[in-house]
Amino acid sequence: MLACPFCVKVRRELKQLGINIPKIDVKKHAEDMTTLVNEGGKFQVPCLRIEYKQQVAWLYESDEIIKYLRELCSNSK
Ligand SMILES: N[C@@H](CCC(=O)N[C@@H](CS)C(=O)NCC(=O)O)C(=O)O
Repeated sequence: MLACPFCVKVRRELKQLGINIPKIDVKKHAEDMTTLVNEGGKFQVPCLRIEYKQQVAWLYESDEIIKYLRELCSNSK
């Protein structure tokens, strides 16, 4: 969600790390909101959908997302 301070924090980190991924505002997209709740388990943003080797995981909590993104970047160097 655009006004969510936790989402702002994650978006800022994505920019800083140079990671360009699709960002969905679930408040504006009912279908994606349903997917988030059904597959992720709850309505809370930000949430990072991680797809790896045909497995999907949903990561909540801005600090956890940022930690994951930083580790991802440091491992790819
Ligand atoms: N501790 C969480 C807090 C996230 C949070 O509170 N997000 C709010 C939006 S700013 C939310 O999704 N609330 C659920 C709701 O509105 O029902 C984080 O750091 O990501």
